[in-house]
Amino acid sequence: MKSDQKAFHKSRRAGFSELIGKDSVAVIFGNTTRNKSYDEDYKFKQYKNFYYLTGFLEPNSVLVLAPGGIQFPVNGKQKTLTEILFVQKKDALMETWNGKRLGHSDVRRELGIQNSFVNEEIPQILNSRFLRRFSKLYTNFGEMLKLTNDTKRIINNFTETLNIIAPALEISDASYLLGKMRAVKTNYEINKIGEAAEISTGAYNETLKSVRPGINEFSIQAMLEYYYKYHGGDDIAYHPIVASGENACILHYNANNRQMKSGELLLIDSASEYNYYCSDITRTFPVNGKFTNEQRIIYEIVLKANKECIKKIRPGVKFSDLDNLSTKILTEGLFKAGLLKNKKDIKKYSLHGIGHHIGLDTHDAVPFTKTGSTDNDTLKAGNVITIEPGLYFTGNMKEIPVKFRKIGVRIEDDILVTKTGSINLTESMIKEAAEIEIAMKDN
Ligand SMILES: [Mn+2]
Repeated sequence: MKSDQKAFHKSRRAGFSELIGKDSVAVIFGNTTRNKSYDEDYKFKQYKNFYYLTGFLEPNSVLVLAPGGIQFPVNGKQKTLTEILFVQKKDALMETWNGKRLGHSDVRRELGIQNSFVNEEIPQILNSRFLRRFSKLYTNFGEMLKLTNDTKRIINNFTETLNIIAPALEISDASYLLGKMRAVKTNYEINKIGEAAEISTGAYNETLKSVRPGINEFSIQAMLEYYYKYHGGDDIAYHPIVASGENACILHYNANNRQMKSGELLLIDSASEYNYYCSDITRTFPVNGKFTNEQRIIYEIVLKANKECIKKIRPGVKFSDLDNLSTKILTEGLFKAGLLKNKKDIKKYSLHGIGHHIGLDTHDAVPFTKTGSTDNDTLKAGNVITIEPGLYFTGNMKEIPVKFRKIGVRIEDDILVTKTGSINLTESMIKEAAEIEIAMKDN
């Protein structure tokens, strides 16, 4: 692991340890493998909270943080430890089949984590002797419940006996405090998200040239993802939405298997991940390279909401202010176009909120940011958020003139909140209707 990454994760462990305090212990579980079918697993993805604190990408690992110290036997002697990583043991046969394992003896050198043991010793630390001296246990509870395999058996045993071995221990979900930390990005993280955004915008600008009638949605998906990987984006940030025509009105459409037709719009919500950090972009293009009048009217309304909200972003502004501003612009736009009789009906066509935080997760730091308290709603320098207004008119909306039906438009950018305002990380991706038509004219 490179030294800047090592320093980043170390600073996260230090920050989290400070938040939980010396009377607490944190047990943060990494992910386990998931079966896909028969003897094949899904590609392994580390739990993001665990990754945030360690950067370690092997399954079946557990991090224990005890800021006040924990007595634990090391080579037969009691030692006071503040951070322990439990990892898979070295196993020549398993490594031949499934890939190298770091092994516990290399943890300190490779990851900079003070102490390490093989994960067969996890039950030791989860027993009374160690837990009773703490007043509070933090764990990534929701993630813990989804673990599989051997780790699952350890957890079951632990949760069944917990009220006996440590009856006074208060248990808290670590995701809230970790979410609070994760909502404010360090420079290390901002660079990773910026890299992901740059790879993604490059892919869109390139793929745009191949959008034309007769192409299948999954072909466009393939071109984007080819570009991501070829340019260093090691994974997709989320399952992409490549939705032509009315499919754009299905918010999480994921079939991506329809042939697109002339006269329709194509909505693409896809982005690259880079070193576990996500970008999140949506653009909407006319399949034949030219917007119809009706498509253009809707497109301009959404674009205005996108641009006005981005302009307003700075520390102190509330997410809910941006949501209200977007709703106001979309409402006025539709009202002026004669498509909205009652302004209260806007939610029927705008469907979702203005945006969310991005980071290790595409919907990042949610346990903290979605709790509804005003504090969490206020933007701070270091936040990275999406701005993604949208309007959607299905074929069934009889109150809307036919030419406006089967139109779905969303325009989404990734914005870094700075001390004085904001930086659009997806700026280099075209979004003016005229620019899109010029870029597509030779398709
Ligand atoms: Mn989004």
